[in-house]
Amino acid sequence: MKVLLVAPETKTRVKMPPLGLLYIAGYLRSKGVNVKVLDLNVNKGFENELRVYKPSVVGISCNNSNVKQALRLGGIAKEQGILTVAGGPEPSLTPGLFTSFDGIITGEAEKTFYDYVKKPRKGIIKSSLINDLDSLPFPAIDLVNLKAYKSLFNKNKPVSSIMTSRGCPFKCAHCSHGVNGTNWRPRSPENILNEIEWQLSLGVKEICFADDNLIHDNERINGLCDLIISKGLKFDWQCPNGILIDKVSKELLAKMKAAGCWSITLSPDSGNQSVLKRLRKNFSLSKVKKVVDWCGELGIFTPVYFIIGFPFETIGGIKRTFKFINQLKPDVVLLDKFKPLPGNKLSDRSISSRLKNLSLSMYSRVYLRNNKVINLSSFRK
Ligand code: B12
Ligand code: SF4
Repeated sequence: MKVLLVAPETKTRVKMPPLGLLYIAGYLRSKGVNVKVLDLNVNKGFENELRVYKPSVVGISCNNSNVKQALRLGGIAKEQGILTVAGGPEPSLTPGLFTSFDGIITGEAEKTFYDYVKKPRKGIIKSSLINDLDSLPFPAIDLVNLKAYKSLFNKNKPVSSIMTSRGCPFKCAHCSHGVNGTNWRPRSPENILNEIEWQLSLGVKEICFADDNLIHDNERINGLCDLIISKGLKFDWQCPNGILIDKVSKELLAKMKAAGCWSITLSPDSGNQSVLKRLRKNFSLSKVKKVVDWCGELGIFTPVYFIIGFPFETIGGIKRTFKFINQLKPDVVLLDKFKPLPGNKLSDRSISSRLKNLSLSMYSRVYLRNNKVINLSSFRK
């Protein structure tokens, strides 16, 4: 039995190892299944792989931005009589889009996919959330060419990623809780440290912490930093997905910095307190300003991420966000347009036509004079 796991091509500037597929690959490998991972964001040759490797099952990971590509790849494999399975965030939220696949597995699929490979069947198969994350084999990052990856900002190479917890208990209105759910499940500091040591032994020099909610438990992250420091592990790490602004303290930031963390992205998302309230965010704008200042004082590189064009937002509201941005001193401002996603509470509301043609570059030219701005939506055209 040979399994080929595929990440379809997506137009994004950031290219990181496909952690979900690598978790599944690690699990299958631990059970003795012959498995290969093909990431079409950094490699070509899907059809060649089908011809040469001759898999009996092809698993395709899919998110909101690569549905067309995933359906096309599934069609090609199916034409050759290969069993096709779709999984990942988009099939978990909208399985109905993927009925051309033999199997659709929703949720965290390490064990479910293995069961499927042993005993294939048609239709939608639901996985339950995995509670004991320490029991999972590490994601098989040795199956991809790590040198091919880059984060938005990197200090060192090769770069990889790590997920130290899954899920997030908060219910922000614009967030899609598709796969990992609202039940926050941590890995132990010791288990995380073992994976870091393994990654470093493979030549990794920088690690992106990919958690939704890395610092949910302050004691756990403190404990992990203590372990990294006491073991003398030298590597650069960063938190590109943001950390909880409500929970962060200057002491914690200092500890993270001492353990090698060089960059933390902050995601206030809006600079307008009434928008934050509607998004169900629990922090104040003054806390955001404080955290940006702390990072500056500690020498932590700090991109700050904002979204404009929420369905309920007015032009006046957007201007307020820009006014707030001008009061901050981050290293970079990341600007994005709101994009409704299946699974979030705002996806079914129509965006007013006034905001539809919103031009981020126009707004940033007019309003952001002193900040370095990266317009994220222009990467995806
Ligand atoms: C880290 C991350 C990134 C990183 C790394 C992505 C990568 N190469 O892995 C970067 C910054 C590059 C990124 C980019 C994007 N991301 Co992103 N990202 C995340 C984040 C925070 C964690 C993903 C992760 O590593 N999870 C850990 C692993 C273990 O979980 P997993 O990937 O979900 O995989 C499990 C299951 O989904 C399933 N599974 C996965 N693949 C497959 C395949 C098969 C066959 C099967 C059966 C099962 C299966 O089993 C896996 C193991 O349990 C999630 C939020 C989240 N918590 O899910 C958003 C998230 C996945 N991203 C999202 C989006 C929209 C994007 C972008 C499209 C954004 C954009 N417009 O540019 C791009 C697409 C990039 C790409 N190459 O496809 C959305 C997806 C929403 C949706 N409905 O599809 C999410 C859910 C964020 C959100 N809350 O809205 N992302
Ligand atoms: S936006 Fe962040 S804090 Fe809010 S629910 Fe989503 S993952 Fe949790």
